[in-house]
Amino acid sequence: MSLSPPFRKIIHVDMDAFFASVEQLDNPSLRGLPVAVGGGGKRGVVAAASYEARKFGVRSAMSGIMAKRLCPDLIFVPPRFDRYKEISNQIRLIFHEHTDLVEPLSLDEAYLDVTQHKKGTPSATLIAQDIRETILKRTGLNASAGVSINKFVAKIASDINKPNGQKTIPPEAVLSFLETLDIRKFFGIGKVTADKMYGLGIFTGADLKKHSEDFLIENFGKSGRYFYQAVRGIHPSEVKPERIQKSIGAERTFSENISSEIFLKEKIDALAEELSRRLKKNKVSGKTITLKLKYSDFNTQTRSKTIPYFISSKDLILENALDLLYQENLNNSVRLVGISMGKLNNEKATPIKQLPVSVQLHIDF
Ligand code: DCP
Ligand code: CA
Ligand code: CA
Repeated sequence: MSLSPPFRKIIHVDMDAFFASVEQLDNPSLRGLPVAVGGGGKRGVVAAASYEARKFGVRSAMSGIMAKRLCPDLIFVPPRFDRYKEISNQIRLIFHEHTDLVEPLSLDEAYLDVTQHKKGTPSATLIAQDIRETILKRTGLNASAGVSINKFVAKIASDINKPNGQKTIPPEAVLSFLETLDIRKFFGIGKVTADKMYGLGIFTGADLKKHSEDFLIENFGKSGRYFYQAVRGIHPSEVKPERIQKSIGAERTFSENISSEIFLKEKIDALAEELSRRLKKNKVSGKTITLKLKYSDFNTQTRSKTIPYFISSKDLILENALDLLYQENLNNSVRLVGISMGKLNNEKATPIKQLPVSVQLHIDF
């Protein structure tokens, strides 16, 4: 039996030893050394371990004390989440250059559906290669990737040649790959389920496949159906894209209408402060400022300007928002004022180039 087309092309990308690699990137004296992020103090827990530390058996979620025992020279570094978030944003921008179907699973990993590729590259393997090279070039960090027909197989595949590697399981190889797979690799199989499976003589995908759907549901409830399908290469879960935010804003409605620009100026000052805080929290800045005025007669007016550089500071937002305010006289008294920032530096225009169909059919995965 084999799977039949059409197939989706799914890539799972995951950064290598993410937090630890970032620390080694930013502090060259840590490179080549066993590093643990977190784990300091009496009750600390290791969040990430560099590959040098893993040789000693140091792992995520291990107590710092245990880690130090395994690796006496281990260097503990406190985490810097803002920095990890910043890099996470950078890699997401790279993903979006290839497809808008990007589903982030955490700061350091995402699924991409590249069945329809923005740049028209037919081979998902080459796209994954390109993404990893771009990540390295722009961030200085290594990523690994898995490529296959669904999220489940792509995710398992991304671990196979980690670190700094990738693996493609093409459609014709999916079923045999799943048959040889250790059942612990199936999502949702923790220690309890695994022990139960072992008790039933199920150790690999092939063992799992011998059982009927009813049998699996009887023993594992709803997950039984999932196991039954997954081992047959059926995992229809779509890549659910996060929305890229197009603008960020702040606004106020007043209990009493305001007819003087002097009072409005005060309100806009507070809004500029709030908007700046939100932009910084999201680690973005923008070029287009919009002032929105809703009048007491419920007419709404918006005034916009685009400046040639990205801003996020309160002072610059305020300066530009006030420019917009003084641009024209008020039509009426104002019941709501808002300012928002658009053209954020989290968007990137990408030209769509389509390759001839014959080429697309030639290299499939
Ligand atoms: N993390 C954490 N606590 C955990 C597991 C992970 O804080 N229990 C953080 C630190 C990791 C990051 O999330 O660097 C990504 O987790 P991964 O599971 O992807 O592990 P790594 O990226 O560290 O290593 P690998 O190369 O195996 O992907
Ligand atoms: Ca990772
Ligand atoms: Ca991860």
